[in-house]
Amino acid sequence: QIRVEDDRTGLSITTLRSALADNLFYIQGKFPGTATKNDYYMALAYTVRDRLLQRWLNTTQTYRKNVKVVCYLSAEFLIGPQLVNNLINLGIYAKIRQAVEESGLSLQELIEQEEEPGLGNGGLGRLAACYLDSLSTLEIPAIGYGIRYEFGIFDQEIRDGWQVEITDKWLQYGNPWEIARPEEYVEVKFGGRSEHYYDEKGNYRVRWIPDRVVKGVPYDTPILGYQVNTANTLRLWKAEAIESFDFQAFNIGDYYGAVDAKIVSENLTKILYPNDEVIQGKELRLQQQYFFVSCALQDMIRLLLSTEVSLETFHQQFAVQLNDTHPAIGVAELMRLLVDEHRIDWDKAWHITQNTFAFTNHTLLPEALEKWPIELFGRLLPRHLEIIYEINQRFLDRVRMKYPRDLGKLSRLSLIDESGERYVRMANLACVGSHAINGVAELHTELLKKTVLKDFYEFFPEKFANVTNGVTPRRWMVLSNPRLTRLITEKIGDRWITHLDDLRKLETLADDASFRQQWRQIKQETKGDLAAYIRKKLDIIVDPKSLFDIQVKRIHEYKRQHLNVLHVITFYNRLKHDRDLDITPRTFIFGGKAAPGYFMAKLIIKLIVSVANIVNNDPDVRDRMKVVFIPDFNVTLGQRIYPAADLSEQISTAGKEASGTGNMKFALNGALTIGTLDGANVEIREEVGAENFFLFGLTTEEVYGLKARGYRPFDYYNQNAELKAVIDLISSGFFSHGDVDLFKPLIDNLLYRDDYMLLADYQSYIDTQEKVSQAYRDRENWTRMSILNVARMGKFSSDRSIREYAQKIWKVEPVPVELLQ
Ligand code: 26W
Repeated sequence: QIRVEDDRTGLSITTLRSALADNLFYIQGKFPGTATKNDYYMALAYTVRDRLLQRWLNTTQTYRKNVKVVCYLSAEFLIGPQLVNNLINLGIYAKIRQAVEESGLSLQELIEQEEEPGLGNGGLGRLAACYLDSLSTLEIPAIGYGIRYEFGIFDQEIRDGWQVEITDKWLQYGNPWEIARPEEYVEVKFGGRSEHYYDEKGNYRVRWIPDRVVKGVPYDTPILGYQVNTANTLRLWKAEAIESFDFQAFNIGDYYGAVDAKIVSENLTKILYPNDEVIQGKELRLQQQYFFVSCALQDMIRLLLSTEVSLETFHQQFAVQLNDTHPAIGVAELMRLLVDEHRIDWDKAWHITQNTFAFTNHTLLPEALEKWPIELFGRLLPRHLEIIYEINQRFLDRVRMKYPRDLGKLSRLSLIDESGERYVRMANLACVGSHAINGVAELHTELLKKTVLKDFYEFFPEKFANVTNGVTPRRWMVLSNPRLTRLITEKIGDRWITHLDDLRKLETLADDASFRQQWRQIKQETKGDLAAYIRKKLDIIVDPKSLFDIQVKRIHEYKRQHLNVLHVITFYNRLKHDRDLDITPRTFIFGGKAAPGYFMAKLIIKLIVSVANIVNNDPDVRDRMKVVFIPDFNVTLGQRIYPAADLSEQISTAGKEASGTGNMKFALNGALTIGTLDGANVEIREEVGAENFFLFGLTTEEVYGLKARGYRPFDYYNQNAELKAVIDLISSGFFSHGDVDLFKPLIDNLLYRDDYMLLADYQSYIDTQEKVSQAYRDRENWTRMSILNVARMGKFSSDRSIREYAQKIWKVEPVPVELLQ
């Protein structure tokens, strides 16, 4: 049999070129002469997508026979650009590059056309994306369920030093990576009332009579694993109006009313809420959460029932992970679907529910713990409120049994907060409705057990476990740092890409001077690339030979970007006071978005940019320091920035950062860390060795102790001349054209409240920064430390995290996919 390579699957250069031309004509509808770069990008994306489809369809086919599937429920999936990742995972990067170049195009230019799907805020959404990559790479059957926001996280511009938010129109030129499945829609109800009745057999039943129904339409994106056939699905739901509903209005002549209803329905999935760590309590947000969770659970039930398996085995077929409390309403929704709609009795349904769900907590900040006013909740989800009351009553009966007469316990464990206005507590619902609860770093899990979830830990100790976060080495090394990838692979082979512990083999090379030379050379070139980007975008010239000191993450007081600024100004003052000071030249780089309503975070950005403007234009210090705020930090920019760092700033107040994952991306790319004993920093330091990590600051215990004794930040200011000089310089209007009021809210906060204890940690931070400067002068030893950091990062692969979830929580096994069709 002669097989001719087909334009949709063939991998020879000739076929790839012909496929590209074909897609340009038949999909974009363009001749080469009139095609834009975006047309070529789309043609290329479809060329790659065609090559994914065979794997994807075979994967779906394989999962039809009775395999346990992980369902990762997350309000956010920050997957980043897809083209290069798919090329790498398919193993066709080099071929595609050749085919594109032989067609007279630049692959780099086409890659830059891609608009990243910004369907997340930060850590939690990006973690979900790394986990999907690892699930596929480990060949574990999985579906990611979430929301297809029409507008993702806003684009950030900086005007006059202030953040300005621009709508993220990521879908405006089309999304070649998704496939809509309109025929697989589901219906989601809202509002109305519940009706209690006896069915034909005389059984007591409840049905929900909603006052509104919305259609959920799934859009699927294939998530291909690295060099395997497994391509799992990310299924995101879009809200649409139900025709029959508005037709009624239309028929009685209310055309505008009908259109209104359509708009209201479609608003549901219009926009991602841009806040992280602070709840807003907006009704639309609860609607979004319920909407996607109901879609997901209905989808799972349909999948199950399509295979002739009994619904009573639901928990054996699906392991559902709740990514924080955002999807926790799933506990009540699954109960409703099983009891009301599928007539399973309560106890059996509860057994299924508890054995289905597992819950990950991502934050200890009290202001991030979700709770919904009973009134709002009951208005939107009347039946769910009844179910929650029922769950609560049964649960509190058990609590009373265990702790007779302990009213404090009862009120703290209750699913309902009754201390003032009444609320539904989503974390409590998640804990009661799950069989496993985990934090995201060792310290974080311990703190959960001692603080916010203490009573739950005492009641259900067996449910608690830790799973330390991880990041995918495919995106965060192979894709973003090709030079280092090549060097490492040359030396130790390429097994490390899927077995990150293999990086250990680099340890002995740390003593090899010529290897160190190559390592330094690569860092230098990568820094040169970032310097070129900064020059082009911001017209700021930075010296790639200076120490690149980088802090990129969401702007938040607990993450303490302003502590970093206090160091920048200290550094500046030292230079100003002694112009001949032999200082280690530094480039201070910042990036990150502030929640639009978070005034203090926006003021911190304004401060960074204001300091940058003074410092970068001061002839006294030029060449020895530069300050840069890179606007619009996102996944695409992260890929440029992490590999170019010498120093990674992980400086949150101890006990506040659940894990951090940027810390891992930096260290994996050879940056050394300056950090507190917080989140996963603790474990990173444990792995890389204390001598290869710049530790500073109070411990969590010390933070709690100082708070309890009464913390007086003003005393630190008074007693530290250098700190006082820094604060006074900001207050004097030096960075604000003489405006003494501009930064007053920030300064007053530091002097009189300082919830995050910047002033208490200031001196320790400054001293440690000085050690960094000294260490950087010994380039050979710095390089040694950099190599050792990378060599010892094996633990922080998301493959390791996913293996732990699979074994400890989900009880799932790999199911390899064969290409049968
Ligand atoms: C309801 C408002 C809201 C929205 C998002 C509250 C909280 C969140 C997230 C939990 C914020 C978040 O992204 N947390 C981060 O999760 C990462 C992944 O586990 C951790 O590495 C970070 O430390 C944690 O801040």
